Amino acid sequence: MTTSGPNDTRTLDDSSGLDDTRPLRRRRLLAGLVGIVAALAFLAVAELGALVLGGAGSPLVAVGSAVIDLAPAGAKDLMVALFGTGDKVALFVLMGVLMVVIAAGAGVLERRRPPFGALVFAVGGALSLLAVTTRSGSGMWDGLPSVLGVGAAIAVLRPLITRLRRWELVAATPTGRPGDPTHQAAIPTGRPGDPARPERRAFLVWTATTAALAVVVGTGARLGSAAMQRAAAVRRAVRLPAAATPAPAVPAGADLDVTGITPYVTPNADFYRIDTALRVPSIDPADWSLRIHGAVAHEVTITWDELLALPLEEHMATLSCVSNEVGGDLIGNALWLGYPIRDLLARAQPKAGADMVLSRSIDGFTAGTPLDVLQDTGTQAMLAVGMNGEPLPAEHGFPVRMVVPGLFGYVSATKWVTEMEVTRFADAQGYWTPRGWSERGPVKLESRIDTPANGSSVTVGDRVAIAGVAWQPHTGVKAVQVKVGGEDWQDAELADSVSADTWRQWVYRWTATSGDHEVRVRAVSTDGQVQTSVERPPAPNGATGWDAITLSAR
Ligand SMILES: Nc1nc2c(c(=O)[nH]1)N[C@H]1C(S)=C(S)[C@@H](COP(=O)(O)O)O[C@H]1N2
Ligand SMILES: [Mo]
Repeated sequence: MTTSGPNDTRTLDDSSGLDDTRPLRRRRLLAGLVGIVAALAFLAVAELGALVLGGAGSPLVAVGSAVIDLAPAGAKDLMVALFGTGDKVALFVLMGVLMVVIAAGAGVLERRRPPFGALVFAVGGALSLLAVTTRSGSGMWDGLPSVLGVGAAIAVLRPLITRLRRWELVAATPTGRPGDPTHQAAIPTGRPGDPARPERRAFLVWTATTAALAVVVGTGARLGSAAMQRAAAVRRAVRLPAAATPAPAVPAGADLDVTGITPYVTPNADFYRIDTALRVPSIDPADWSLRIHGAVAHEVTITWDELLALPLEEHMATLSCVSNEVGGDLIGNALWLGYPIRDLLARAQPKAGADMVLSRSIDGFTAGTPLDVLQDTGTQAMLAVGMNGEPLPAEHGFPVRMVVPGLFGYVSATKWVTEMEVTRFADAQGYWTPRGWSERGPVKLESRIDTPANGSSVTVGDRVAIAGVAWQPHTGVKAVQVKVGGEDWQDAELADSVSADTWRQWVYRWTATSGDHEVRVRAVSTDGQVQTSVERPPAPNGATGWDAITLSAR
């Protein structure tokens, strides 16, 4: 490399020739580009965060709304006059242009006077945080995407600018002025043999890769959030009909007055969720239908409107997961609104020899349910649309799922159900059967201690409420017994329930005696079966054993 030549720029404002000004312009351009890539990183990470947090917290949406709210009436009128119904698109384009300009400026600034470029991003992020958190209905976590976004932007901006400067420095070294890369650096063409070439390559590769990643992630996340919000709006617009056959009122005595006990009815927000879906399926009820086919005389297809026009029934039932450990919380009790599956099967008329219904979710999950259970007039097997007085939450199967009292979820409770194939256990398997779980899964007789917590200390002589829930849906629980240390089994007080299909609360009021005690619980079913003490793991068809806690009284 020579000490003078086309790339040896001597002054910043030298405009005597194209070759002399090009490096300065190019440096500005590249620093500006880095700023824009950092802004893309901000948007990508913020949008991804917003998606993970459930679609709220998007800075793009929040800042746009804030601008609309804050804009003076004249500006709004002007926008509408200029762009008509495209005013919102125009606003986003305007915001985009503004953001590109500011981000590019921040890049240039960061190259000249670090960390002021990063500071511009921090201020932008703070404004975004303000816009997000002051939106009506915003929650505690909605500001997180903005914060993470700023972190990402700065984490992109600073190292890329450093790389750019390193490139400039190497390029400038042969000119004999290595000390001030921001001032006199020249950017060579990057021909082979050029010492600045690896630095140039590294800078360009990092910048391009970051930009591409940000665009892909950001676009994907934004589209995902938009789809989720559309789905949520569709669900909010659903009006379920009143039940033709309402459930009996919950007796006042179903909930015992004991702190720490599980409520008789599980609120939707607290209901356990188990499924194989990485992304909750989003189904517009208008597009939903259920097809009953296979070994049937008549194939039946029913749409959402047709389903809602049928006389719906309400039924309370406790649903539990086969994976629940003894003492575990993969169980909940809810009021379901739906239509009896037996009546739909009656229309299809299953053929002789069939003994299983393979229900299929829109995401491919399947469950194999005994046909006779679904046809039994004494079992309220439902095609459910409502849960505790509202449409099924998305994660619990919106718009339609199955609920079969007495069977574990994996063999019966298909969410987002779109298909029922009448078949035989000999010919088909549900999702979990080839994965080591039993073909059939009746719920086992179980009981759980909710309170006191394991390892609690109590005072000798105190009355201690030992309480929890016990269940064997469809069969029902008729007694619960508690054993403290070496004492005999004692009958607990049982709460009311609406039917054998739900769990029951129980409480045993124990007067604390000195020492460490192990407390055990067992249930007795309405058919006289006593809950087994034999400890089995959840696989292949449900855990067994007695729940236990230790209490120490001093
Ligand atoms: N589509 C679909 N439905 C499904 C599952 C699933 O993975 N996918 N899991 C089942 C299992 S194992 C259980 S225990 C219940 C849980 O229902 P919940 O999430 O509403 O509590 O859903 C059942 N229905
Ligand atoms: Mo489950």
